Amino acid sequence: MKRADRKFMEDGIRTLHTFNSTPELKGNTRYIFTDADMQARDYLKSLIKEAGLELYEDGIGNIFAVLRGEDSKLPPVWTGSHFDTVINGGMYDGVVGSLGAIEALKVIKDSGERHLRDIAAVLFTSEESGRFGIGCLGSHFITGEEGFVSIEDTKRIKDDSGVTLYEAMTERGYGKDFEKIRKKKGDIFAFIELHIEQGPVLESMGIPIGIVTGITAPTYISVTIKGEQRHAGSTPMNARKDSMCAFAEIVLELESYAKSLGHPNFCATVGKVNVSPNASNVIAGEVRFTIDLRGIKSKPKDKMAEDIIRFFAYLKEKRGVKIEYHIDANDKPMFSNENLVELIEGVCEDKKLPYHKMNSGAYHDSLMMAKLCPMAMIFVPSKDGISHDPDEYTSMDEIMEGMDVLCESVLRIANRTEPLN
Ligand code: HGY
Ligand code: MN
Ligand code: MN
Repeated sequence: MKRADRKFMEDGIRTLHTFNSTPELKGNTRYIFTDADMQARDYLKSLIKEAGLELYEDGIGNIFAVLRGEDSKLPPVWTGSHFDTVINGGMYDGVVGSLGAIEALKVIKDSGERHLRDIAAVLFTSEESGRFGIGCLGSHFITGEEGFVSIEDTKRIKDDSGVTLYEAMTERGYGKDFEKIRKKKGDIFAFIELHIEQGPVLESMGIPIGIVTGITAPTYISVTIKGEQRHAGSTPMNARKDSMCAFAEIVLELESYAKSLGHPNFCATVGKVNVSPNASNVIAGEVRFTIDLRGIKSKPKDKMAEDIIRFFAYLKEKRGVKIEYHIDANDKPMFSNENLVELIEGVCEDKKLPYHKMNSGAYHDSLMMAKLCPMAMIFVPSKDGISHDPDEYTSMDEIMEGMDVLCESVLRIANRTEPLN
């Protein structure tokens, strides 16, 4: 089978980077259903059409390219990733696996390789939580678990300016045949995603390929602390209900709690905060913020959430503030299918590419897909472990090695008849 087209990948990464809502920043911002996102969609759809692949989009904007196999009645193989970004993010997160999926179908098609099963490249909409505060929106609705089933559910999901997902998607012409988005177990044979590692492990080991065995899952909690807005000079220190100080205690409590677990796949982050009225000489009356918890095991992750909610109760007593919270998402960690891991190991051995089996600290659409079908991920290194930052970087040589493994793995899976258990 011929190698992936390096120029296609390089041009694609560069071109997608131009579809950016924050050109004034060093990094890239591409939130769901913004102009930058719609330009990226048009570009990706043009690549799919040029490749002569079947093209369709579902009701929430997941984009599909299909390469027919010899028996379209068999459950297909899906490969793909996302094409949205965090605010001021990098050029590679999601993009490598999205372009890589299109290119993998082209390589298999142009090489004239026999394959039993249909193969679909899936470009998921809104994997990042940037706009609506919940990650993996497109793949959540494909798996269709509670809260992500009907079009009604899109009316409860709002962005910071109060625009609902329903309004944002219907304004762009989506929302049709919404019930067709959902897939059930058995509909898809396997899902495989190529992605940058977003951490330092592969680079520190000098190994070009990661094979993911487990994916940490997020719990998202949005919190509002209500104190008393007062004068910063005439209010004595012992007469305050300062929501900013309560916020500070929560942030430090989260940090020390997660550190005490002493495991790289258990993390707690407060990355987004709004203070009101946000004035230097006014005691903050209200602080709104999000908590992002991660865990590779559900029990300790759920206990972290319970314990921090217990801490809120303690602070209400201690500081006389009100604390309201809502658990916006509480996903379960998922593990790769062992047969798929073995298959990818075999590809790496055949191609004499050293590999390392590892967990993913980041979540991915693969986390959702694993609820529907056997899943596995292929990682390529991230320079200095940097991601969700303009300095995110993976070399084209490393991306091409990842493509070698992806293309051969997808082809072998598409010709597999034994079940993946
Ligand atoms: O936040 C994550 O783990 C992913 O990059 N969206
Ligand atoms: Mn990301
Ligand atoms: Mn990603």
